[in-house]
Amino acid sequence: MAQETIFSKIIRREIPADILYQDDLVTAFRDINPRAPTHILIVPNVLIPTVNDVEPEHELALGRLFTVARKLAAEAGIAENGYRLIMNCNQHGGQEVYHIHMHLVGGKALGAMVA
Ligand code: D5M
Repeated sequence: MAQETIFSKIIRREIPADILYQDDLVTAFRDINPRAPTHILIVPNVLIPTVNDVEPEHELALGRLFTVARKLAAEAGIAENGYRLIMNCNQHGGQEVYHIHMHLVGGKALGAMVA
């Protein structure tokens, strides 16, 4: 059984977060340490520790990450100029929280890769 992270508590609304969207499959909230004017994390409600743990049964929730990213980017007014979607995996990928999450980052020109 995978170890829960702080993200499970956010999803269950047991600790505060700036939640922008939630449905039966995913939750989106503002990153506590924003690296750009818009920095939102979109996470599956089910605990999947890393991309290495993704199974076919997760495809619906993981697909939802993209439709919610698209919606939130439009709402943030960054769709036309563009933005970056990032998923970090394990140590070399710079993953800090072991509950997979999509970073939606934008609101400025990002230049080279950032995470
Ligand atoms: O990114 C993990 C991200 O999670 C990092 O940008 C900080 C963010 N974080 C950590 N704790 C919180 C809480 N409590 N609220 C909001 N955002 C949080 P990674 O891809 O794992 O390096």
